[in-house]
Amino acid sequence: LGRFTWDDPLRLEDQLTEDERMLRDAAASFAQSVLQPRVIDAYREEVSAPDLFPLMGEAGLLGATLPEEYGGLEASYVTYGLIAREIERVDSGYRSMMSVQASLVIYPIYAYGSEEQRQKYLPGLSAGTLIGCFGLTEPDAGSDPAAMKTRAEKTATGYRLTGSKMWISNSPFADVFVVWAKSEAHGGKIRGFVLEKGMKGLSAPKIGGKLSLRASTTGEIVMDGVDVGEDALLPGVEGLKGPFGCLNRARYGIAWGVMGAAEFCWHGARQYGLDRKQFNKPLAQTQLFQKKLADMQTEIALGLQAALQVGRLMDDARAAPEMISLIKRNNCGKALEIARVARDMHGGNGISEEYQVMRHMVNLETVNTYEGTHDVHALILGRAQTGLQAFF
Ligand code: TGC
Ligand code: FAD
Repeated sequence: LGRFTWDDPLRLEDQLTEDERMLRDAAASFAQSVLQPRVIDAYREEVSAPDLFPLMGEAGLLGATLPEEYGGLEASYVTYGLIAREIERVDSGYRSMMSVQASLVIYPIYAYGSEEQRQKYLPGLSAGTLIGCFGLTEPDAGSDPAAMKTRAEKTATGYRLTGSKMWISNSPFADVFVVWAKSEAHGGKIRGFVLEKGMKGLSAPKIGGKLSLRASTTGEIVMDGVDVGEDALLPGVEGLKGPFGCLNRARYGIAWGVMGAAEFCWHGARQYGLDRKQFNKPLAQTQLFQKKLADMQTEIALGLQAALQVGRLMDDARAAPEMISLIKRNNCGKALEIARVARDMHGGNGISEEYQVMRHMVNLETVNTYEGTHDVHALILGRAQTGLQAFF
């Protein structure tokens, strides 16, 4: 008979390669030694943390899947997922900083960029000496990015970009802006452009008043007639499949990441139940408490297996976007529910920053919304199984 390990019930560990375990352990050690000690204050004070990027870069967390010639580790997508899980075990905001840089800035420059663009940006982005952001969402175009208003007009030497982007992670301190715009010169098709901090007409004001993801900085991108050269255009892709190609990778990483946040909440609730006595016995000795722990254990074990399977398929170039919608939607929804229940299981202490479950809970509200809301992914899956699109 096999052994049962309560915190790895389906033996995920045995399904990883030695390299994957080694890079996962390095990410876990970085997350616990560098991120965990600062997160409670950072969240409360809404601290901007550009200084974390070079530290993440040095730890190999930003360019994990990128070829070595551009400063990457050439690791598997499973490794990328394992890194996201370890960072989000500490905070979804820190994972956000990392996944925007890796999947939404490094990836499009690598996949759609010219060799000059790759050489210019990728080594700095993977080292974290350059910080990137990704501008797709606009004030009037969130779930429906095809409705974007940002446009690129042709000029004698390149393009002039006009428009504004909303809810952009990292933008207030970004050096490199991957921005999507409708390009007149390309029949109104969506094209990607790489803008740089300091360009005339480009600004990125911070969005204040967030009650979620406070350890990650979010801003706008305002483009008031920003002139760029021809060399700012990403030559390798046109249409919405450009930004969606990046989102596939980021959404996949999120499916792993949220399981890290959920595991933190589950482990915290279990320990709290073992330590705290009411009615002369540990809370963990009550049937209701144990049922909640069993539900958490089950959903996390299944969510991790699903993420691993999609990761293996990604590494084999056989993952379909709908698979990613399935795991992004389900893992985010389950993690949010687990965090809410863990908050409740901590009683009054559950609302205190010290116990950290409520911070995870409020963060996961954002994660359930960005990169395609829970319901938008349901519509993607609904379309894939009925052939009928229900978006409009
Ligand atoms: P639709 O007609 O479905 O597709 C238009 C074109 O795009 C292609 N495509 C994809 N390609 C690759 N991967 C995917 N996942 C793709 N999905 C679609 C499609 O093949 C087609 O190509 P072509 O060549 O035929 O033109 O487009 P639609 O307008 O009907 O889309 C509907 C919908 C709802 C699926 C889509 O717009 C959607 O997913 N909306 C959600 C928007 C979203 O996810 N935004 C994320 C913004 S970035 C962000 O949140 C970062 S937070 C990061 C952090 O801090 O961690
Ligand atoms: P809406 O699209 O207006 O949706 C509102 C509600 O309506 C949701 O419940 C949605 O599910 C529902 N809904 C929408 N359409 C339908 C439909 N057809 N049928 C049924 N229900 C529907 N974007 C970027 O480009 N880059 C970033 O770096 C980035 N970072 C972010 C960071 C944070 C902290 C946040 C909060 C958001 C970020 N986003 C980013 C934006 C994010 O992707 C959008 O918020 C998300 O796609 C949803 O768009 P929306 O906010 O406009 O909501």
